[in-house]
Amino acid sequence: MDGEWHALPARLVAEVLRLRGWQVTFLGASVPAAHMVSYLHRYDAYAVALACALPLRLPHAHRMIEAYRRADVPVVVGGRGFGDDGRWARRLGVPWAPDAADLVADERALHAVPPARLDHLADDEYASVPDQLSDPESE
Ligand code: B12
Repeated sequence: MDGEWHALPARLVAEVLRLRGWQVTFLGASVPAAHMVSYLHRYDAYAVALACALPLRLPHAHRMIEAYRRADVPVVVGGRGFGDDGRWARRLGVPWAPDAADLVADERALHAVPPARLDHLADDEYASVPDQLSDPESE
């Protein structure tokens, strides 16, 4: 996810999926949403798995999830940032899995999710909160 340096959890999930026979492209940490959308237009991805370790980054997660939806690519999320039980993923209306094994066990979830009703969060002020918190120089 954009602004997220915790690559190891996502890497582990990618490797487990690969061991289970999936063809996985691991894109690494902190991939900007625009780069990801352009990647999705170039390659025929079955789904995107998005990892978030920091709850502070959830506004960015929301924006990225909506961008993938607009690109018509199913998205599933995981990681501590979404809450131990995935409660913030539910709030964003996106399927969550505690680990890679559960992800492949409930593949149907990818196709049964309506968009989140969070239009009131779409303004720039909301998205700039985590940026300002992580950058003490900004006002
Ligand atoms: C290593 C580490 C780092 C490394 C990451 C290196 C790397 N290449 O990955 C570095 C030094 C970069 C780092 C930086 C920071 N970190 Co850090 N970090 C950790 C640490 C110690 C381990 C994370 C880890 O790899 N865990 C092991 C993985 C395997 O476990 P997991 O995350 O739970 O993942 C499992 C599941 O959640 C799930 N899963 C995870 N992702 C996904 C995705 C999908 C799609 C699915 C299905 C499942 C899934 O599957 C995994 C395997 O079972 C944790 C503490 C901890 N003990 O976890 C803190 C921690 C995550 N970091 C923390 C913090 C605060 C930071 C910093 C903000 C510190 C700072 N002030 O700079 C920065 C943020 C940088 C950024 N912008 O991202 C906090 C987050 C707290 C919070 N609630 O916000 C933690 C919890 C430490 C703490 N207790 O305070 N960190």
